[in-house]
Amino acid sequence: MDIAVIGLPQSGKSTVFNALTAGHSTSTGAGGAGPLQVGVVKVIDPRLAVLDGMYHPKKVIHPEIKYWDLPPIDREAVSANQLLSGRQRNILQAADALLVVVRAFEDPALLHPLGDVDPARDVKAMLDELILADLEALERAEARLSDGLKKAKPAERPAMVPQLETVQKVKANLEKGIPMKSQTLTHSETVALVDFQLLTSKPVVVAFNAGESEKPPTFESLGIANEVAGGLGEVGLCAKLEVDLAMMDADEANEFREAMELDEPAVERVKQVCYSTVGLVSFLTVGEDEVRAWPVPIGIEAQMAAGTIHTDFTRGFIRAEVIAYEDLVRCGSLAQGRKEGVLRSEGKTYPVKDGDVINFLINT
Ligand SMILES: Nc1nc2c(ncn2[C@@H]2O[C@H](COP(=O)(O)OP(=O)(O)OP(=O)(O)O)[C@@H](O)[C@H]2O)c(=O)[nH]1
Ligand SMILES: [Mg+2]
Repeated sequence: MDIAVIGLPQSGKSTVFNALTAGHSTSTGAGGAGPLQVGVVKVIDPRLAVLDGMYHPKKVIHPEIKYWDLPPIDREAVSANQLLSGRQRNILQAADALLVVVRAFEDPALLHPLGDVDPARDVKAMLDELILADLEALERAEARLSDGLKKAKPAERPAMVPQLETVQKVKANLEKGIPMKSQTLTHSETVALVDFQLLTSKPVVVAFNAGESEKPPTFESLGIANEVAGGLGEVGLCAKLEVDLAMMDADEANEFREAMELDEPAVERVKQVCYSTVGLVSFLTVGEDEVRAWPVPIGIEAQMAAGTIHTDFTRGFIRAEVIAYEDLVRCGSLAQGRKEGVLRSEGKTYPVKDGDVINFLINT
């Protein structure tokens, strides 16, 4: 899963990024304005340790999150009517979710680009920026599509009209302030928009970055209305402190956390909020070669889930042998699970659940 860290200038994006990826990041600065950092973090699934003990596989493969820290927006390098540079846009478009860092720490020495520290205003400002970025993309698309339509042969036109109409419909809704993910779209309209990878179609998690001695705000404490907050994930942290803690060894960090009555590490909480906001669950596979957790969208059907292992598996899907993780651990083996009747055979449309241990039967 790719998560882009975004936010107003000097809101603490890089600090949050460092807290989340301490020791796991690399800079990919080549050919752009400012360094672009990417950090890969394993999402430790504790169930895999148990399965490791049962199967002794050659490999144990945990899922990964890739966090992207973008360089500050250089307004001068970006043309006047463009909010994002091409490179930033590419990374944001490819992201599976956006982590919006909002400054909630007071520091008289550090100017806020909008004047004062006001997290509620900044949440709104960032959501508006996403809408503006999408409007910008759709305006260009509209111009290109209408131009193409004018030049097209009469026979070609009917196929081109629906996409233009969809672009215009979504654009009109964005102008009313409705993000794409809250718009009512038909399946074919959604498909027509896939190529644009609109930012307002992506899950958003707001990370309130508070000072060391402050309690992070929440949507509720800020009085942010449900119609704005609905569908957004939220997490509060003190990024500066978390960076320091992430640098310590585990025991020392735990002592500090207890002494300061801190929650579990931000790395964990951010991961959980991102998973639930995106709507991810994990199914598991076991065997002598590897035990592995596979994150998939909640509600995905077995045939599509098979495709996450190998794209050919979707086409060749025959059926899925499924056992719940707890049942497998209790039974001790798939064979025993079968005997007890808790290992089931499921078809193409079976909705995969978190913790399902699955063996796909594939026609190759
Ligand atoms: N007092 C205080 N300062 C913080 C906190 N978090 C970040 N900062 C400071 O805020 C400044 C900006 O932090 P960065 O993490 O670089 O912010 P950024 O959003 O990446 O900045 P740009 O990439 O330049 O837009 C730095 O001087 C940080 O030390 C905090 O919780 N408390
Ligand atoms: Mg930065």
